[in-house]
Amino acid sequence: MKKYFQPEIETASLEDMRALQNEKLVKQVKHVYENVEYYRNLMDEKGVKPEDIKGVEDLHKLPFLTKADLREAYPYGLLATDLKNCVRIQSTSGTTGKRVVAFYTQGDVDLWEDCCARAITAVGGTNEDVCQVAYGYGLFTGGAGMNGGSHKVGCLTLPMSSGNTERQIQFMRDLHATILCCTPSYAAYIGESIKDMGVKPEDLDLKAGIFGAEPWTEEMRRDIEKSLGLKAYDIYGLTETSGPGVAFECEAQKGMHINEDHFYAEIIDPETGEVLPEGSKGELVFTSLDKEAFPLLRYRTRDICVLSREKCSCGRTLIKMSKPMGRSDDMLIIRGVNVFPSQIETVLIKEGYSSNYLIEVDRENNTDTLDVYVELNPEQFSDTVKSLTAMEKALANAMKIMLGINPKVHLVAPKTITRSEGKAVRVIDKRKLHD
Ligand code: DLL
Repeated sequence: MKKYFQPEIETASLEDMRALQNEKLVKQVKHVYENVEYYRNLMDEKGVKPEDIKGVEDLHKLPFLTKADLREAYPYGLLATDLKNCVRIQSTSGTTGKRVVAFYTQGDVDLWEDCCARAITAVGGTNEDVCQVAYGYGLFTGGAGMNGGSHKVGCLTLPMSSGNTERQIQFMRDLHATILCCTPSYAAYIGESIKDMGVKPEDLDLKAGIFGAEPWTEEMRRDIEKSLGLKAYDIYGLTETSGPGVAFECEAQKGMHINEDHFYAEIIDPETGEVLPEGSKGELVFTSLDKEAFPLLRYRTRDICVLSREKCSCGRTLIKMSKPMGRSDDMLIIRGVNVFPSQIETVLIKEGYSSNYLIEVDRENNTDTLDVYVELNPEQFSDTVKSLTAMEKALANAMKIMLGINPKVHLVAPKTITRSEGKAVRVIDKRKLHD
């Protein structure tokens, strides 16, 4: 059985990997400087020229790029090639208004799909497998990325997208799916539904699951493995750099191997921006090494994690990242959708409510719940119960349009939400997603 999808890269010596990264980085920086005015200005402000970057050792000289930059440059400001060379866009989940829009040339799609193919091969996937892709298809990168990776491996691909769970299970059974790709919360939900339908894990042919796009615990991993009768693997990625497959778990399951021939990783102190030594906990920063349409130099992911070059029993030499342990901003991932508290606040103000609110996120039966408690102004409070219910509904609707997911809105009496004496605590996340 093929153990690696691209063995020469996945098991390269550190020396060879460095040489490759250095060579690619020099070209990538030049490409960005010559073609992206936005980043050229950032480099000029810092007084760095492409010639100053001779290899990854010099990366620290380059300015960071943040999500705010991506929003400011929306939609074409970071595009590094002519639009006619692009074949695809994908976009981040959740945010309406100025979403992050990423562009891909055919070459970019290819390298992204290679990364996903490495992840599928790492869980034992071959051309004898049936790979059920139950990540969302569309602008979200999950479906498209894993679909492409599955093709490259030669699996029979079931492009199910998410939802329609009964049909998922029927196809899974009838077409003998062996690999399932979806978010961990959807995997858990499929597990429960199987039970409700009277199907046993032994009735299925699943052997592996590739789950990511949101934080999940070891406990959840064990539950999913039991309910679906498979081995569950983690996968990491973000739209800005490509999508799923930036890093993936192997059979050792001690961190995720980063596809560092395409994405160079650094860990920085989120407060000072200083680069931290290997093994330190900090914010993950990625530099793409060979992207054509949407290259990003020193992109701050806001994900907090640790890098390790410890030898891996799987034989891969690619550096590993830990599971993300949290974020250095306030972004929440609810049912796979990225949600910022500021979006909720924007809706409240627009709809004429006070900005005294509390967001409560929890997980019931492996599904995220989002409750928003909003304080009424005294004049709103005199309204009847009937009209309050209608107001709650209308507000929930407005939030659904903004966030892309359905919250439960609770209008509460004036002055009932605890005031803070320091920083306001707006979010209570009860999910305990990080070990
Ligand atoms: O979630 C891409 C993806 C799709 C990854 C399918 C894996 C599988 P975005 O919607 O842009 O892209 O969200 C990216 O999700 O910065 C992390 O905070 C979080 N995230 C992604 N994978 C994991 C994971 C896709 N395995 C943001 N564990 C990232 C924890 C994850 N968090």
